[in-house]
Amino acid sequence: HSVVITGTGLHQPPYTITNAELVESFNRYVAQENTRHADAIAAGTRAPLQPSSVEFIEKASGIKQRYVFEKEGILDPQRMYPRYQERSDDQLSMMAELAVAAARQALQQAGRQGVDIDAVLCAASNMQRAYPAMAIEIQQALGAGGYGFDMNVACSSATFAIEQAVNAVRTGSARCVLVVNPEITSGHQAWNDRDCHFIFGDVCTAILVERADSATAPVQWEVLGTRLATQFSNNIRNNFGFLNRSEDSDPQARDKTFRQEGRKVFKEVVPIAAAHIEGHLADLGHVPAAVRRYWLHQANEGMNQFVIKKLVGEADRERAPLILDEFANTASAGSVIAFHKHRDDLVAGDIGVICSFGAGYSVGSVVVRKR
Ligand code: CO8
Repeated sequence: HSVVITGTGLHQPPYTITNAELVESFNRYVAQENTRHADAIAAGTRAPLQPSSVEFIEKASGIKQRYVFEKEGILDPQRMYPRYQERSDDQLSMMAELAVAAARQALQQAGRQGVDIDAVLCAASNMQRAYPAMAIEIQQALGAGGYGFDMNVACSSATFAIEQAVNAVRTGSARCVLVVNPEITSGHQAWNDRDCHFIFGDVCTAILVERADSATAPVQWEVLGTRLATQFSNNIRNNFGFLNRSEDSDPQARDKTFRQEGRKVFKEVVPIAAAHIEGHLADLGHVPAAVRRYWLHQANEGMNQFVIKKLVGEADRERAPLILDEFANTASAGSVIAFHKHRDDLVAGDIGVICSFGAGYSVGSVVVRKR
């Protein structure tokens, strides 16, 4: 069966943290820690923490602000992480709630209802719990049939899930698949680490994938092909996990949350991503210059400029729109936000590429054509 994307949704958190607010709170934390350890610092047995700066953040990343689901806890120098209320088992869990909100928008765009869905894939960099799968809770909340499962390929979770959705529809095992990407990055971002405290933002996206012959959406994007690739690297790592307890290691410890060698990631991933896209397009009979839009992973402005330069010879904001200035890095949701917000001006026949790259390393590309 031919496969189309018929709708997308974007659930945006209610709070914004600007770089100025973030840096102000971080620098208060630094001053507080340095005072607390003043003796050790004076004795030379401990290095003082260094302050962050708005200028550095904007220049190094292109990020100007981020959205978060809770703000006070993050900006409290005594805490430096969000404050979420634990929910009972009979309440809808947080990730499911976000996913349902984004999914409803995608359904509305596609002219569908929950009951039309027959598979739900919840794909994100972190899952709130091990089981029951978030996707099954979301399936129930939407009144969907079929099946659901969770998957995690860090920043490439969305594109990898789209390939699973496309294959399920193509082979006939499902007619309509919902992919959701609830990325609550604030839950485990190291807000007290200068090297990465500015990187991430919260969001949830949704994508609906259907059989072309029964889709009724006013606007449809035919999936011409998907391609996934992975290559092991320790340069982006999160060691938080269920064995922490048995290993007698502290799940709160700095090395158990997100950390990366940003420079290495930048240098190594740019060529991998550009070659991946070029190879995928070539196999589909297209050249990069003929692609009207690239909805790229949103981790770093410079990185996207390099990728697009390699592909079409010049950095082109119109051809590869940026959303990370407003949203920061939203892990797997970034390229989906770009697709959600920057596609209305394309005309029938135009080709675009949704492409993610990140931890793993992982790269996923989805080539679409407007119908
Ligand atoms: N303020 C002031 N100075 C700073 C700060 C700061 N906040 N941070 C670092 N510095 C200093 C450093 O100490 C360093 O000083 P020195 O030169 O004296 O050593 C100097 O500034 C330069 O530091 P860097 O080399 O680290 O700076 P870069 O120019 O490389 O910029 C970036 C850092 C922005 C991180 C950049 O390297 C980057 O964006 N790289 C790409 C990273 C990337 O794409 N990663 C993908 C990550 S996401 C993913 O795949 C999985 C996500 C899973 C979700 C997780 C949810 C939490």
